[in-house]
Amino acid sequence: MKSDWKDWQKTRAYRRLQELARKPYDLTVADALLRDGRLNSYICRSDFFSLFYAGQRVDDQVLAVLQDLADECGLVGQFAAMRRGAVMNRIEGFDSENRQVLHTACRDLFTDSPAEPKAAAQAREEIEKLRTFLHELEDGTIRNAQGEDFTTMIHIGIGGSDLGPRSVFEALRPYAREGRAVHFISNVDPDDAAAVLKKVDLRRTLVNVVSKSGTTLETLANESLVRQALIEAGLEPGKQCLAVTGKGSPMDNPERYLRSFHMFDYIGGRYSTTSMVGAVMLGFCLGIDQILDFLRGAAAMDCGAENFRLRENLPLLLAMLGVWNHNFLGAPTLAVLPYSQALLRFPAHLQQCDMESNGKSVTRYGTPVACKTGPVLWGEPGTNGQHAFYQLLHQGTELVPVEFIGFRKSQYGEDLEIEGTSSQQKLLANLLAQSVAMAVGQKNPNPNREFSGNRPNSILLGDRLTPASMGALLALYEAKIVFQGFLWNINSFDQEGVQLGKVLAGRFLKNINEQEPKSRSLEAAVLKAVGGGPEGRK
Ligand code: G6Q
Repeated sequence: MKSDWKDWQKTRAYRRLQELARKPYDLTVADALLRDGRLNSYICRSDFFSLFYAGQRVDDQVLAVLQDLADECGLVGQFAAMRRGAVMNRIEGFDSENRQVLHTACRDLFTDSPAEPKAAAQAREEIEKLRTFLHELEDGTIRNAQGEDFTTMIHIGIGGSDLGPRSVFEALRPYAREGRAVHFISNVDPDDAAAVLKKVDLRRTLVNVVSKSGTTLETLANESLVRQALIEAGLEPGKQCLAVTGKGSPMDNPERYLRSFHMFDYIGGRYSTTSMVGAVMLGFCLGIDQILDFLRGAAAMDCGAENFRLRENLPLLLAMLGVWNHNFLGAPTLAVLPYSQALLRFPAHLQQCDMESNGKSVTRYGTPVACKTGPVLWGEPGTNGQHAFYQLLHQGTELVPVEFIGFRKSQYGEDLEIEGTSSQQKLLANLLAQSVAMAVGQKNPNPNREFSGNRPNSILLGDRLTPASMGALLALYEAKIVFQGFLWNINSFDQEGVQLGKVLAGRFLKNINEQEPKSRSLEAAVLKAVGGGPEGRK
């Protein structure tokens, strides 16, 4: 692989983009959005979404050089190699995870020739286990001690074992089966678990414990807490708890669980939503057919990401527009603003997926990077955000590029026309108005009412948020993040910063434990951990 990794800042395209960035396309001049059929030609269409990017500060020339850059750095080739099992999670010459990156195999199930047959076979095996389990819940083979159906699931997990699955669950609530409810516990804050335990009928509840490593403190603590609650209710945890974990992890002990499902070391936590990490909970809630649709949507996006033509490859285009804004126009953050209440938690998932993947300062050779890597990513659904932080987006001194997400149709289809427009139309009108206002700005003799414009944004528009389009959306952002990581030449698949947190928490707890029970103090544990205590720093 190493020979494919080119220093992007040494390419001709990079230098050319630096020149072009001195005078980027001006969106504020008359008819800037309409010129040369821009509104119609700056659209990238894929199976589930179209990206409208006339509101970006690019022209044909910039797009052509972004294409050159992607070509020179072999981005699509690297993506294809990743899907086919190349060991891409590594730092050359240093101790690192040294793994393949095959989350895409979880959805490479709908073809006779998957990109990496071994991983796809493992994914298929897990899906079949899930199908059987869901069927047994359905036909009454699996019931509680009183012979009743399980109606509720508590999903316990944190980070990658929570954020993606939870955001997809929120997004697909309207597709939930009658009589099935899901609750989440992630934080080690005992109130998180207590609030959930108060809501559920434990007798009819399955507890889905999700941890790739099987060692995460928060998840194990919450599992113990819930197991204890089951015991106190006179129930047997082994008959109600499920495990989703890495093969061979300390949690991989089928005797303790009603059923165990697996994910594999080549699937990173934040990329694991389409593995059993998300599928068990989603399967319980939505049923197997919807899960397969969800995976189908993701698979279609993965295939589309292998198109070499930038303007036809949605994730690659989104990635390169992001690079243009971040590295050449100097925008330090990125706002992802879904005009869809169902995508409420999606920015939180992206926050992890993007910032944990690309918040890196060394290259894949272990040398310091010489460019900005991942931006700070944040977001909230519109129109709510309009009544809050959009002030800064329109008139602040910080340049914040925006990725809007919207859908032509609502999920429930329940709507009312008031004064000639439905709520869905009002929602979309707001999205479009914001996009145009950010791009073109507004002149006003009153400086306080002047809007500078030239605030780059694009609109990702889908028909309706369904299991399949949600799968595509998830895979779109995964691929976008991966493409940017390839370009910046960083390893988007490890997470030493998160590991540090796990080690530090363990060290603090050990320090507290080592104190005499009567004189335990947090201050003493802090002092010891930072090297000020009697034993100094370890
Ligand atoms: C994701 C990260 C991290 C991880 C959690 C939970 O890529 O590694 O967010 O998912 O720390 O880890 P476990 O699934 O091992 O409990």
